[in-house]
Amino acid sequence: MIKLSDMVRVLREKGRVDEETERMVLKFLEENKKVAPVNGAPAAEKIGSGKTRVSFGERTELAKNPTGKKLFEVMVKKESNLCVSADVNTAYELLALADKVGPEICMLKTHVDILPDFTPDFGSKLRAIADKHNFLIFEDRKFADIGNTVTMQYEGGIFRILEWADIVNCHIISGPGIVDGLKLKGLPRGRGLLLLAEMSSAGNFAKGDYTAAAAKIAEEHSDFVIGFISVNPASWPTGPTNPAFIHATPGVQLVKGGDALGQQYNTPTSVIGERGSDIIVGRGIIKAANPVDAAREYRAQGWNAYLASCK
Ligand code: 5BU
Repeated sequence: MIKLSDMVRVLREKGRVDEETERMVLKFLEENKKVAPVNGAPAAEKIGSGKTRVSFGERTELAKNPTGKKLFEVMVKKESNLCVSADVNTAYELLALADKVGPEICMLKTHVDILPDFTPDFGSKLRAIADKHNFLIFEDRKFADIGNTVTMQYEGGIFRILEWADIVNCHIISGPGIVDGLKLKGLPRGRGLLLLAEMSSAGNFAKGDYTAAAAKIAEEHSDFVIGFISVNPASWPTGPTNPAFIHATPGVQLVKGGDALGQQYNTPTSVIGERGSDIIVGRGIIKAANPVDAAREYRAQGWNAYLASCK
């Protein structure tokens, strides 16, 4: 809203801070013009100051995992960094929504365990729609158990997630063994994994050393880990992540705010342009009167913010 340098000048003029404080603030700002880097180059140089961020096209070549590579390719081809959260009430609605918004998105995010009418052919039906519209399927399962248990949760049970989801995600609370477990099943199928390095909800504990640990685990498993769920990757204590990794950020709406249960929203422009993420993830689209029009709006804002940060 107002630059700190302007604010300190006004406060000085009004006699609310002394000359020494003004001088110290201006000195601090001058010395800290270069801020934490994002995805391969210093953020201050990438975002809004004339130098480019590493483009999705270039990052296609850097990704080691086939699904990570495909995701970058789809984004470039469709000019979309939009992932719709399909948090609808039934599988029937989900499949209809996927077919409608499919042309606008690079990825569809599911919570398969909320669908009361789930049937074993759900996965193949969704896969067919994903292939038709060229998007990836991300099951937001948030695995959290020990390695051995997650192998069974990933492959088995009613949902057989491994069969149809290109991408799943996991917490790292249980340590790197969870990645070993999921990789055992996912890597031979060419699947990819996102690590929950940060979360969007108020008061969550995924920050600081925890986020840094996620970045380290990702590096150690870059054949399977394709990136992160993150909120503010431009400010990570570890500095920039390898540009082969993708950042996806939930809690995105056209207007900043929150919901009644702790969710916190940022705008597409802020998430991509300022916070250094790559993909916007949102439920706002499904709540709109016309989800296709809403998807187009989110897509345009997300992609324009990406293009602007490449200039
Ligand atoms: P919303 O429209 O951004 O509130 O939808 C958020 C979706 O992303 C919803 O499916 C959540 O389960 C999911 N989510 C999230 O909101 N925050 C997180 O940190 C993670 C996932 Br991880």
